[in-house]
Amino acid sequence: MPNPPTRSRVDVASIGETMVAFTGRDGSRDYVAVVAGAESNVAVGIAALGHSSRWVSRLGDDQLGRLVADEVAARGVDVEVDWDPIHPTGVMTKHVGDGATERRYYRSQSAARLLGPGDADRIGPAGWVHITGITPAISESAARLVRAVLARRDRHGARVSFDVNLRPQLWSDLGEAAAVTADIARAADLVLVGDDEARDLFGTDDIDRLTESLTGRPGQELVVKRGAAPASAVVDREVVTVSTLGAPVLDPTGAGDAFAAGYLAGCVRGWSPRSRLQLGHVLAARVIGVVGDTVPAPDPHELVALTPTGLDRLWSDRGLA
Ligand code: KDG
Repeated sequence: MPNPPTRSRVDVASIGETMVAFTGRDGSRDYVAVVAGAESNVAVGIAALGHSSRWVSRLGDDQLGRLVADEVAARGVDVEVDWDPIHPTGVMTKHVGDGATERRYYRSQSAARLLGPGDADRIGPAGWVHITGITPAISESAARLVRAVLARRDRHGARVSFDVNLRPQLWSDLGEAAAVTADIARAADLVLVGDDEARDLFGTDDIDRLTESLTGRPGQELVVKRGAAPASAVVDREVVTVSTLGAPVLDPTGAGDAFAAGYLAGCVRGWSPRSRLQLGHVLAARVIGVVGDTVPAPDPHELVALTPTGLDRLWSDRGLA
């Protein structure tokens, strides 16, 4: 058997499906093709903050697949793709309305559905491996991939972060989604969940009850996001809560992924939970101000200001807790 290629160590690697999303405003027939994938969005956010990241996936060997790979790579991410000559790159549509975004998937035959446990070996060495609850929902083999990532994390030398990312359209019933999600969460090192997802899956967004049901391993962290309301992290049994920046929303898509990237980058930097939450909020505020899923890269002078002191100054200047 040939030896697997040697890969450089990255700060954060992620694995999962990325599609092309044809995105338009409700009622308009003008669509923009944007790259849409929770896990690649996180890898892009990590790179935007100046850290190394890798995204691992399968794509159709087609024009849309090349669009995805080229755009993610152009954002500074090491792209590790297995090209499928038969199955196409997944597609979705997004109609952004004033209240909500309507999403529809055309991914049931996609190349990424064939992701499986063997793909865990393509991740290579990383400080963190980021996975989401979308992957176990796309196919049986992709669900086994998630379990393989958790089981083999020591081989990568990595901690695993898990964003619940509930996509009800992908599950046949929410009870199954809750059971699978809880299982993965208990095995992960960092769990990120939205309060709406927590209510839908576990019937509560109470942080103590979520800590009890989703965590328990030593060193495990839980982050609960609450949209525009303050987010909380539970680290070593201590709850830290930080307000959002209250930014204007053009398209909310990608906010959770950008937040996860900021929080993870804070972990990579060894920052306090408060600073990690702040960096998550800064990235989320940037992505909701643009149409598209990926966070616009901060300018070099903005990057320099993203320090724990700079972030505390920003929060106190705006009178935020
Ligand atoms: O996470 C924001 C979007 O990029 C994401 O919804 C697309 O990965 C996606 C999915 O499966 O919905």
